[in-house]
Amino acid sequence: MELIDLRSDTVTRPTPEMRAAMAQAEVGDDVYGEDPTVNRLQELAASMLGKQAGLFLPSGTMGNLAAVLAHCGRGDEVILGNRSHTFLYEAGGISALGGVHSCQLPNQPDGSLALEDIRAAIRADDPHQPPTRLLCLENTHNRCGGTYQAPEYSHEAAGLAHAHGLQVHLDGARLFNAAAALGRDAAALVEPLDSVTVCLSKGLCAPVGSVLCGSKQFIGKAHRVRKMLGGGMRQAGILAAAGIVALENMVHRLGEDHARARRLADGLRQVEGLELEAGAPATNMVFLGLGPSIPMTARQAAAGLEERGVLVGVVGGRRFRLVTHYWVDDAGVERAVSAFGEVVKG
Ligand code: TLP
Repeated sequence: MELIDLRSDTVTRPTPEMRAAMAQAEVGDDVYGEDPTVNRLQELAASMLGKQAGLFLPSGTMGNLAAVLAHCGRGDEVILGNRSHTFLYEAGGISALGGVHSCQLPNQPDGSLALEDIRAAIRADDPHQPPTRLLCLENTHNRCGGTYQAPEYSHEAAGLAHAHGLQVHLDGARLFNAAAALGRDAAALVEPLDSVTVCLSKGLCAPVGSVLCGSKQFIGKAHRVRKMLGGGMRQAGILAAAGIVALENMVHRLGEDHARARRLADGLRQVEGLELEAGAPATNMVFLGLGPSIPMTARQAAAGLEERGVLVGVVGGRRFRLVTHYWVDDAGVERAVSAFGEVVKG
């Protein structure tokens, strides 16, 4: 039985075109800056995001960490969301490895941070307080439901941050999903921001990697931090080749995943006892819960779904996250809906 894996878009395997590009990739030692394929990927990502330079890293986590460490020194403070990936799911790296203090603000339903909250959180120049150096945003916002923020918000938030001498970093792991949902160029979403991490290994299907983009000077700093973190890779062109296919050929199709997420949500809404938020999912994520009429935990339900070949993410005692991606087709969506129907009937 073929598995329908809705746990995350990180489970995506490389496409045949990626595997062919990987096999043929020209490579060199990237620590010497001599891997032509890595260089090409970095230039491509930077140009798609309207930034001067890019840096290939093994993961989104390292991309965000390298960005925070390049922007901040020990004892500096970063403002971020209390539901942000960097705060919740990056093993506390900014504090443990960078000595960077964090100020967590409540994420709004669309994943943004309220401008008045940001304003109030920026510290005064006072020796009792850590200097506020950086604002971190996330778009799309994972734990807020795959929601997105429009370019106008980036402009307002960055305007406020810059007026107080802060830099702005975006965790844009799924930035191209936000761009697809908004029908805008990714570059327009990040134009006022100082740095951005995009992931190649989520909905874009590359097996490994993220690119951090920003000014030449900033990327120079981040390059040193990447080496310090052990992220200097050698013949990484093998991986970057798949990343180039991801950026050139996979970005344009993300809308299909969003349409399937809507279909999935519509189908699940018909299953009695399941609780979905009103309105369509914003991008490729569907969050749902078990209503009081269903006498089982999310783990028990997930086990029943797995027996039927459907894998889902459990994100709470009675809550799930389902993520659509390239390897989930229309039949997969239907199978997931009917498997839920069978499992919750008991
Ligand atoms: N997110 C993963 C898990 O870690 C939760 C997922 O399944 O969604 N930023 C955002 C917004 C992310 O969602 C993720 C991965 C990352 C950064 C980290 O990327 P990697 O896994 O490449 O370190």
